[in-house]
Amino acid sequence: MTIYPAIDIIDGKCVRLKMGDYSQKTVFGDDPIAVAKEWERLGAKFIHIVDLDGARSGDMPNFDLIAKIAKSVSAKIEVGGGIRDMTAVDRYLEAGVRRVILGTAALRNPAFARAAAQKYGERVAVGIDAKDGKVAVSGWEEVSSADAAEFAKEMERAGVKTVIYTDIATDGMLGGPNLKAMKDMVNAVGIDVVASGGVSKIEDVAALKKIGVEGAIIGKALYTKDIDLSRALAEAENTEKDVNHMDIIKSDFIKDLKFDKDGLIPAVAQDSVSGEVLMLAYMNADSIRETIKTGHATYFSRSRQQLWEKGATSGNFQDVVEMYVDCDQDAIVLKVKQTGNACHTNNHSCFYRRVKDGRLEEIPTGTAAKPGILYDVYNVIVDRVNHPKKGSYTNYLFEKGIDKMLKKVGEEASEVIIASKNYVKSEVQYETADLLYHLSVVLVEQGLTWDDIFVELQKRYK
Ligand code: AMZ
Repeated sequence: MTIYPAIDIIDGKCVRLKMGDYSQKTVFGDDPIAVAKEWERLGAKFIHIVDLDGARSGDMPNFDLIAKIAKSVSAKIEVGGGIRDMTAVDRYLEAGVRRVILGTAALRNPAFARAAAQKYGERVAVGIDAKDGKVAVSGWEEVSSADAAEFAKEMERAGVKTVIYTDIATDGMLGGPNLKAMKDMVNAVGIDVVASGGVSKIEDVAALKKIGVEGAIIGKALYTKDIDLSRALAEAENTEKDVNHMDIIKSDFIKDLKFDKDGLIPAVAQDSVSGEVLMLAYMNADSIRETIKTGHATYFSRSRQQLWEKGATSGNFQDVVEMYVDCDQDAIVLKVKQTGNACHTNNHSCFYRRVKDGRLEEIPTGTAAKPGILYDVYNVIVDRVNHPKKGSYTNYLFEKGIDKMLKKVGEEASEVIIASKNYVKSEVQYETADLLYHLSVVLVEQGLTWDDIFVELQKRYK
């Protein structure tokens, strides 16, 4: 999936609006060229630029600046805002812009969008900006009666290869994308859909990727530093195939399962990393097939009497890593990579109530994620290396180098030895945690991950 960092321009400056409202403007920088260079330095391959003055006025007051940006970076540039006729399209594309975005003009004059798409193919995209499903134009100050999905289909028929779909209500609000609207759009058309609006955390990128959009535009969250662009790019590019064991499962096994009288079988979802039990749900034969086909846990909802892809509305998808069938063939275990929380109560696991001394008590879930915390610590160390922080002990270790790190590992190991010899459990616990942190530092320094270590351990486990 492509990540498009966004640069919106008003009066030559880099700004962000809330829900496209020109009166709710924050200026994030005086130099959009410097911003584009920074996005490129962090790895962006495609940058999304909007001339907001142009979108409102219908001409291109920031053309020279945008042409200059296109010349200053080797990342591809797409531009929207004020492109209303073929001359405008020609000018931008000749200036080195990779793709133009038509908004107002495409809605008002579909024949023009068709002609532009015929002339320039994939170098023309249509921006569909929706308020309650209806297309907004002219800087979003006018809402038409056109239905967003219908208009997208019309543009597909006209030969347009990409629609950039913005949900105005979420744009600039940092509240997460409208996954349902995006999914509906992906389902409505066969061409590429780029999602825009509300992306505010790394999990949003993962959730959008699962929906099948070609790309995601990220704006405000980059400027507020809620999202680190390099991490978003890594998340988007991560093509790791999660369903690696599925191939060996023959669909025949389904007919041997013991479904209950309603055709259902209980399925327990377990976190594939921490081993934490996340939830219990029910599957029928179709949902098992769907799970195998898509790699996303899909259950059968007993209340709604229909297939239910976990995460379809909440974004809390479950990528299935492995599936197990029990000895009596009447229960299933799915080992999953859980995005966000599994439970609708916002607890990580549905089993957040423990019976203690005959009574129920609530316990924080997710904290039992044993190796999970090692990944978290490891990721913080990597983050410190990439973005040094003043006063950071981790950065201090990296400045001193490997000898200092190894000295610390030796010291912490000795502390574990002493604490264990003294049989003081709390100290063994404390010193072992110190040792694991310092080992994590050494792993980062050596270019190894905890996964490498776990794979090695797994080999020895008989
Ligand atoms: O934020 C806004 N008010 C806004 C915005 N981001 N208004 C328009 N636009 C963008 C559209 C599209 O990329 O998302 O301008 C482009 C469309 O411009 P035009 O001039 O073709 O309608």
